[in-house]
Amino acid sequence: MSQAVDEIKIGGLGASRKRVEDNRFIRGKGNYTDDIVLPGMLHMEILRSPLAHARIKSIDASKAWDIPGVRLVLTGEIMATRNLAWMPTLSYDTQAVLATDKVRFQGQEVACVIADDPYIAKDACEAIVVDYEPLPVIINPTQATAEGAPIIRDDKENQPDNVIYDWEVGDAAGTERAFEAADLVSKLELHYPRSHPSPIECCGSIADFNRATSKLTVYMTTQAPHIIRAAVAMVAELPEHMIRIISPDIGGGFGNKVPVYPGYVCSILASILLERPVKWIEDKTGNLISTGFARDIYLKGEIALRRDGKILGVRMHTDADHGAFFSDAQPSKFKIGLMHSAFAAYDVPVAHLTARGTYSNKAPGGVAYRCSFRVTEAMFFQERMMQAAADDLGMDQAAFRRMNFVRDDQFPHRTPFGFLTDSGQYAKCLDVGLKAIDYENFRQQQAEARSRGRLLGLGISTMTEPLGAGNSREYDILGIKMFDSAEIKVHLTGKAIVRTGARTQGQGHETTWAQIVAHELGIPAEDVVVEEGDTDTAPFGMGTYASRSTPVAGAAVAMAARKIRAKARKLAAHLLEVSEEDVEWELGRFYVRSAPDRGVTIQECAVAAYANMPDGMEPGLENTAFYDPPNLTWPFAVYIVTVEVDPATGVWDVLNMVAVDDCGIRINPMIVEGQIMGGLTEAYAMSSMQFITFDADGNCVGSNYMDYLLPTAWETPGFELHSEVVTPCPHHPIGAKGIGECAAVGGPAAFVNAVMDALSGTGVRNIDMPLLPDRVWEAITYRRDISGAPPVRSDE
Ligand code: MCN
Ligand code: CUN
Repeated sequence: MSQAVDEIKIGGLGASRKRVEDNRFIRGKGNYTDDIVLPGMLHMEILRSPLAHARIKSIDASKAWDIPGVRLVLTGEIMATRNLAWMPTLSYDTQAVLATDKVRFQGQEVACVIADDPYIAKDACEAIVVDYEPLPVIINPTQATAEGAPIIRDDKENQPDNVIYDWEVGDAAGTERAFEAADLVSKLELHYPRSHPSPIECCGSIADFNRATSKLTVYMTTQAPHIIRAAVAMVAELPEHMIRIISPDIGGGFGNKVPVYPGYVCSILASILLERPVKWIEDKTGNLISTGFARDIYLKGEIALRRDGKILGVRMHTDADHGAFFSDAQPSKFKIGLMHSAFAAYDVPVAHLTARGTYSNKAPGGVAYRCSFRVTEAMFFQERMMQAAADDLGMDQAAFRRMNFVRDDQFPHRTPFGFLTDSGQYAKCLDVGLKAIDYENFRQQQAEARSRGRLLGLGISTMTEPLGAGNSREYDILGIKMFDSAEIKVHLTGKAIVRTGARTQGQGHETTWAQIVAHELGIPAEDVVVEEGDTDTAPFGMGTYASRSTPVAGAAVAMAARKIRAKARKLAAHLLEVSEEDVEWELGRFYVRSAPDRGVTIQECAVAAYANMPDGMEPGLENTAFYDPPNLTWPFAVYIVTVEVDPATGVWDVLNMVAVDDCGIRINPMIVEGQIMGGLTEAYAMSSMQFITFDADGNCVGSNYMDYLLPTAWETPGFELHSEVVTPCPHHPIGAKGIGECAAVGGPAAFVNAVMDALSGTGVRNIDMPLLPDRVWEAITYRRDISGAPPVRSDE
């Protein structure tokens, strides 16, 4: 007699299963791009520009060609013969693959050497002689838009200046009226500095073109293999079915592995020309200096307020520095990504955002690093503005937020910029957070400490953010609509394989997708393997970023499982010799409604699909689902930090940090907590120590791990996580919302707000991140704001 199975025991929804992928990772048995060795494989190294802006007068590669073991030297000139010196970007701009006319940032790719081993290739790069004529350098939007500024993109027609776009959203006139009616206007100017995702594994690829089969196989570090296949088909003009992109194990992506980089393109062309596999593995400095920057954006923000604290309107202007090429990898039609998701958590009647993007002599970037496309900046600006507004009003930080929250009975709620938020319990989350940090008590302690000259501070950050691009109506990449997919094959014995169009980079999909199958079908999670990242086997999907895997691919897994269950029900009816209407489902088992003891397990149905199907039924138990979500998902979070600042040194220590995350139903609570802790660690890093910037000549400062600091367990404070508030996503099949970026998005403002709170009363309104001790000390000592905008003063 069959029995229903216990969901937690079989590793279903809510089970804190250990990550199955860690079995190989912690044994050193992962299979990363650099682990792959193909017969006859050659190695590629990239020569990068030492200058930030210069005309290329000549490139002499003859000495490199002479070095034994060198097989090919690629320059822009050779790329141009294949129409590959430039490539299109995902933001409809163009980007140099190898420089032909000018170099436009330090670290730009100028030439590639392909040789028998990487050392020969590296030596040969040094033998290439490039004659540069230096040009004036631009490293911030003010310089970019100054009278007489040199034109960085003189390669483009119709580009008379350095402005990429001027864009706006919202209601300008209505916002103007709200500001006229305000009792008080709170203003704040900020810079969110450049930051870098710096995954432990750098970028790399192995291109393997086989002339005999005409097939191109590329192993590469990409978060979105199918998009790369489409891009290669378009750019290299190869037939799509002859391109196979394999994304093996990935050692962290964090957004760094979404864009298309010149190294990928060059390795592909080199393999086609040489008819041998060509491996390119980026080094750390190459990764830090040339790939996937994030942020680098300036804000002028204003909130119109009524005396009692009600927000009447919001005005924001942002200036984004995109570097030398506009290569944001983001799928929205909005030039500034989802910046206008700012203030979605608050009931703001009217708002207006203007955004300008400019070129500079810096590596391209702007959208990457746990951001959901500028949401990180949006929420940072929002929460810094909220803190300043409450201070300007003389109001309590928590009370000010609570008063302006979208209330639980206001959903679905249209934000002033047009997004539709659909669920949440914001006030309840705040209550949990305040209780956990012992808010009232801390405020008392703070006042007492202040009277003795000690600076304590408390920072709150509350936010809801849009995670999970698409829906297909509003989001696309190169015209390809945003949806995702899953395929489930149940084998004869009731074991299964799941493939999706997403690509895990450490998030644990191999564990969690199996849990969704366990929840939907009652097949134990350990009987389900998950495979992602191979375009020849995975169904078409858009990859993993924007915390979209659970909202979209995860939903597809549930939907595919439901199709399987529908077929299994027919098989069960056949086995039980009753009509389908008389069959009921409980986890892992179908039974006869009138005789619950008579039942068959899902595994028995699987056997029947191959060995005993009814006449006329198609054999097998497999299905695929493509899922187009009706909306983004809107998780909510409250982050509260307490700090003590030492006025004598500017050093600040975190006393406590509390995080309350509501991401709807948690598939695997332990994995969710891991995502939150990782995000909070990155938030702490960005606010306290991560510093990558530029001097007046455009030299990248922070292009190594001596200068660009990654916090280890030693520096990282402890975090107290709370999971008691759960608001299921109303449109997701299992009620889950994304979580992968929440803590990195909402966290930084909590740390900065805490330090600024400690400094309240000193007249200091802002210190730009990172809040290095010298900045904090300078602010306290000279009672002035500290800007983090480049250029940095060098050697003063
Ligand atoms: N999850 C869950 N319950 C939920 C939501 C998520 O159990 N309600 C689980 C998921 O099943 C998945 C993990 O949590 O195993 C993250 O899910 P999700 O929020 O859907 O995010 P993605 O899988 O799409 O991951 C992308 C996100 C992004 S955009 C960045 S950037 C980032 C992040 O994930 N990069 C990471 N976290 C990272 N974590 C690691 N280890 N490495 C990276 O490169
Ligand atoms: Cu924006 S970094 Mo994540 O979306 O890969």
